[in-house]
Amino acid sequence: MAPEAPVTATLPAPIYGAWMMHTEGRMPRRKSYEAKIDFLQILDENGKLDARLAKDTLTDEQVVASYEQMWICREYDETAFKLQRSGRMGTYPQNKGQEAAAIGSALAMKKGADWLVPCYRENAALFMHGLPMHYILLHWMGDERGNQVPEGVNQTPISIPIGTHMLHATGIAWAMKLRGDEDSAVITYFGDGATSEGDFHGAMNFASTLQVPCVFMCQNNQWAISVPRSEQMRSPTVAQKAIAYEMPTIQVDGNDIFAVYKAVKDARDRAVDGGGPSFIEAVTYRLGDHTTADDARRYRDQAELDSWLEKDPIIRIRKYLESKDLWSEKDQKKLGERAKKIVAEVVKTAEGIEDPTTDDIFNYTFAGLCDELETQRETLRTNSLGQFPEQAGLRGRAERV
Ligand SMILES: Cc1ncc(C[n+]2csc(CCOP(=O)(O)OP(=O)(O)O)c2C)c(N)n1
Ligand SMILES: [Mg+2]
Repeated sequence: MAPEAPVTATLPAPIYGAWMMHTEGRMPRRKSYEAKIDFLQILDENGKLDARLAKDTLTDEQVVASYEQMWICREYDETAFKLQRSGRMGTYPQNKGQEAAAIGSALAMKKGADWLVPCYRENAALFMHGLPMHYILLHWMGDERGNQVPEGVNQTPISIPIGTHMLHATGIAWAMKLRGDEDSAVITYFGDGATSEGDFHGAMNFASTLQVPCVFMCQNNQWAISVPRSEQMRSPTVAQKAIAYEMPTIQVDGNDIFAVYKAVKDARDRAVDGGGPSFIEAVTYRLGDHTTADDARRYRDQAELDSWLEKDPIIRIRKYLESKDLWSEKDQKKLGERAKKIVAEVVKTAEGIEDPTTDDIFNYTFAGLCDELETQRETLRTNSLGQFPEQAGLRGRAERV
């Protein structure tokens, strides 16, 4: 039987050449597959817009509102950092520098219809789709109530295990397809490092094979804790990993809100039209440490950080707005004050909530408790930590387990 596809792959010269050494003159030279990765930028580093590419993307009003959101989220991020440093909160991963990727993508998804399946570095997207801002602080304060996403807000709790949530995203999108939902899709966020996980490949393979409405949104911030992208993978782009799953894939300037919006909007449109999943690599940079438990100065060059500080998405969008007379010093002053007030209020709400009980450890993870977990909960209530269960009359139960 004739093969369905020709047999020679188009590979970069060194890889292709290795094969040709053995096959030249004997094997048919046909292409079995050819691919390229596009890179999309619409707003450049100096705040200059390509008006042709920007057509049908964001209105002036949306850009102003996005800038305000980015600013408020940066204020939130810096405040969260200080809360940790002053002992009022646990570990926190700063989102600093990735605000355009979060907001541009969230704007392109449909609030109330779509589902967001996040990692931990896209707070702005979650807020935009209705998560009360104090929830993220509660999470990092170790309060399980921060993970109890309110009814009607279509998002899963932030995922600290790297990669596991992408499987959930594929599953949710598959459910949408099986139910025949007509105008909904899923977006899942993850980092460059996450694409080395088996769960990533499982999620991508199922999503592609089942053609589910899912947008895979990789925030390539160049680092996975202290591992640079170049040591994390050999491929020059992350986007090309999607080619193995026959997904439409693109690399975008992740600090350019227009490019991110356009790529995600196209991917969502395709998903709801039955075109299956897509992959987007947003090229961005982690301007902060990995988390507050990290000190990136130990492994990262200051010069590299400095070069990315110049590409800060907030500075870029402000330059653009000022060039179009859509933003003034006065607007900035007002926004600065508003952001401080909003964030102070959020901190007050998070810190003002009554202390959680030990029961909360069990309250938000399982629909029901099995015997063993119930025993653990009861034991914790006695404060005996299980060493002396007879103190609380739990001997019978403990023996049963
Ligand atoms: C399954 C799993 N393995 C390891 C870790 C420890 N860990 C936390 S963050 C991280 C790096 C993730 O890098 P990346 O996916 O690029 O996301 P970023 O933090 O850069 O946003 C690792 C290895 C984890 N949380 N979960
Ligand atoms: Mg990363």
